Amino acid sequence: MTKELNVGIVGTKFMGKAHSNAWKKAPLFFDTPAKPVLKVACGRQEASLKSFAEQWGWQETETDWKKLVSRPDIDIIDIALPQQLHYEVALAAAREGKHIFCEKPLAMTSRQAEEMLKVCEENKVVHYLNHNYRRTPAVALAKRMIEDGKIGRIFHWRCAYQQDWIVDPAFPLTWQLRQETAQAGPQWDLNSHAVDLAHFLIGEVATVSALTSHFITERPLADETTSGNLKAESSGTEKGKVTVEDAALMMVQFENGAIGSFEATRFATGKKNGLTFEIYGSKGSLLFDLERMNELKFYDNQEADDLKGFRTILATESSHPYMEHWWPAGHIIGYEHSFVHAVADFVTAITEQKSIEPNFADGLKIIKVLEAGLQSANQKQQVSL
Ligand code: SOE
Repeated sequence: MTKELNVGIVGTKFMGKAHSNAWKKAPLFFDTPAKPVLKVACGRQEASLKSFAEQWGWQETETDWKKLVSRPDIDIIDIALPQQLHYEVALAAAREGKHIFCEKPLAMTSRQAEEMLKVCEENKVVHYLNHNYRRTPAVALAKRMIEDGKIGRIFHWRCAYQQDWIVDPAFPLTWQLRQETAQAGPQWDLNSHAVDLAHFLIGEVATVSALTSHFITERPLADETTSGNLKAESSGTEKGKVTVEDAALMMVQFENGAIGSFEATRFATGKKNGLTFEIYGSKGSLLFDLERMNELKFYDNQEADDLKGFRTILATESSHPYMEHWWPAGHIIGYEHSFVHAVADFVTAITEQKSIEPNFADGLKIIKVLEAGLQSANQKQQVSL
């Protein structure tokens, strides 16, 4: 009889859907040592919560997350909420001995992140932070190639995370655009992913120099009941101040001597979810573009001169990370699959009583880099970590 792990999810919008899909698909495609059960879905709005639970197959619903985290029959708490709410839910869940699958960015501040990590360690729960792009096969392949020395000593990291969903000044003042509910704008939402990838692929950050920009400073107030999937309706004509940055640029020195640049913006008109990175090394280079997420471009500087050039690896062979669990070579996968990979690895970590990465310790390191970036931008000087 396969062991079952009862899951309670808090959050029923974009990430609630992506996570629900992953909880359902992981045991179907991966031989996970335990089967996640979609037990309870938790959200504030009763009507939409019920239809979410029915659509995704959650057995029960709950509007009070505190009751959910204290249920003895719940093994895992999935935090699919905006970052403002992560701290309180994670502390309560850890204190109840629940394993935690938490959306990024981990927290609003490094102080919150430190306490979340401490309480999880004290209660010996598995804690996972869903920087899902690490588990995109082409990115995991890049990691393997770097570890195998295929690109040698790394000189440069260049990463851009570009979106354009708020270029329209009529887009309302949703929670992502207010400091009290988001802490920051793309510096938290997008550069958190970029810094996680840099930690994963390059190493620790030593210094940060940054600047931020505010392109649109006030917007119509939002009707938050309509917000989700990066869309929302305004609540009328009254306006409010945008209190987070619209774009953030960082330049960093890594502890291993490499240097890096990060561009996070919601004003790259035409880029919808444009995450790209470039890594340049002594023996070769790697280029990734999320909009072509099954591909990894590789320049092998050890090739014969007449054969040198960037070539495209289609990361869909069974030998590529995670791909043996999906389709034959060339049958590509999508955005949602990295979430399935994360759930499969998380469930395995719980069953084998091991840790998983990235976790809250990784999340704390990320928040410290993001805070250093905001400090550098405010003080107009380089900040050391
Ligand atoms: C909005 O920028 C967002 O939903 C991010 O919060 C996610 O982490 C990213 O995967 C897609 O875009």
